[in-house]
Amino acid sequence: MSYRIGLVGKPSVGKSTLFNAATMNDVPEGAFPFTTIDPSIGEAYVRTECAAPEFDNTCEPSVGDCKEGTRFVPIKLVDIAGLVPGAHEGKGLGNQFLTDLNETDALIHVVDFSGTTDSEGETTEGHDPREDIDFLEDELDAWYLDILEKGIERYESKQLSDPDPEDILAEQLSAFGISAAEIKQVILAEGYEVTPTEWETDARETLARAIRKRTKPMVIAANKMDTPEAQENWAEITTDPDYEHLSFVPASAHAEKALKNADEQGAIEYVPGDDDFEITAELPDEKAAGLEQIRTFIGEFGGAGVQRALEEAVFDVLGLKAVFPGSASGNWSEGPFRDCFLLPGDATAEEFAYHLHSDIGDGFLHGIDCRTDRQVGADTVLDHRDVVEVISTNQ
Ligand SMILES: Nc1nc2c(ncn2[C@@H]2O[C@H](COP(=O)(O)OP(=O)(O)OP(=O)(O)O)[C@@H](O)[C@H]2O)c(=O)[nH]1
Ligand SMILES: [Mg+2]
Repeated sequence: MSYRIGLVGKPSVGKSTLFNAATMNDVPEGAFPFTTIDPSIGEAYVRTECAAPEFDNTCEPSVGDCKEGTRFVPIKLVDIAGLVPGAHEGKGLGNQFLTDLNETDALIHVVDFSGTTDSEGETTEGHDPREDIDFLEDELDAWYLDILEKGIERYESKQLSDPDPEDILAEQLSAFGISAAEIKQVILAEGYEVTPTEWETDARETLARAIRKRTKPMVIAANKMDTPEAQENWAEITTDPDYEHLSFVPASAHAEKALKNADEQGAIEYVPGDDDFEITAELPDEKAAGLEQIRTFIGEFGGAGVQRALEEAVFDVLGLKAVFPGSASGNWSEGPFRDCFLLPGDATAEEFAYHLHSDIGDGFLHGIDCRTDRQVGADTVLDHRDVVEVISTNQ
């Protein structure tokens, strides 16, 4: 299974531009609202330091790529239609986007930090990006609350048969991929009893928000940071105590796209996400000057931000780790370091075996940590970038 990251935000913030930059697709971009209607899914990559050099080896990735010791591990990125205030009541493109969101594991909220688009995505000046940050969370919460309320109603109507409330709520909220046990955990963690009929409005709103945060963790990509207005807003918003709980990544989808295009054309050598690049061809003055401007920008902000936003979503927010199937003897049946898999942060050696193949999991004997040559047991929780050979009766 591939993890899916959704790009969300109001219209005209640059979701499709960021999607194209990350996936090298060519979906329509435009300076008018609702350029995107149907969602697009593409392959993007997260960076991980390749393990092969530590073993004096060269990797042969079966999917993704490896550039100068940086492994690019595939994930799915989903470009979703813009959403406007009131979407959960059908405004703008209405509920369609909410259905598209269901399929995602985490979100990147793309915010136009330049303040040159209003809350509907129309051109303006001096719009405060904080409004957009608030509205998106509120809109998602309102949507979750609607569904939670439906679950509570169902529970009320079924009370005679005395079902567990969390089971009924889990059924109603199933599209969000949350189990009854997790719902119960959220309720107790917020300090409530598992008695939906007694929850006042406050409790319902708090729970809807808590469930939303758990099932749709989010990173904010502060986009259009190549503009002076965005840089001013950045300085103000990232020091605003009301917003310090959020994770912001400064980004320029334009810069990332320009660099990748120039790399494809052979004009530069650029490893996606890096904070510098090398010019490798004779270029017209104008193009060279444009690239130098981008160089200054990525130098200042530590990269164009597209890669970083994806990686924060995958590694920090979802808490995934990358694990390499290894060979303790150094005899590779199919080529060295072909694969690198993303697994949940708490995945054990046995779960890794099951991830490789259910038969390998069924016959699991033990793992070998290829760096230390030590055995690892079924319940050992693996670390990020572990290199593990699985020994199984079914190989
Ligand atoms: N300056 C600047 N402009 C950008 C950047 N990214 C996107 N834009 C511009 O913002 C406008 C909207 O871009 P889109 O990618 O179509 O925005 P969207 O969020 O997909 O919009 P909808 O599909 O309508 O929801 C376009 O004119 C882009 O060129 C960026 O990094 N910097
Ligand atoms: Mg779009």
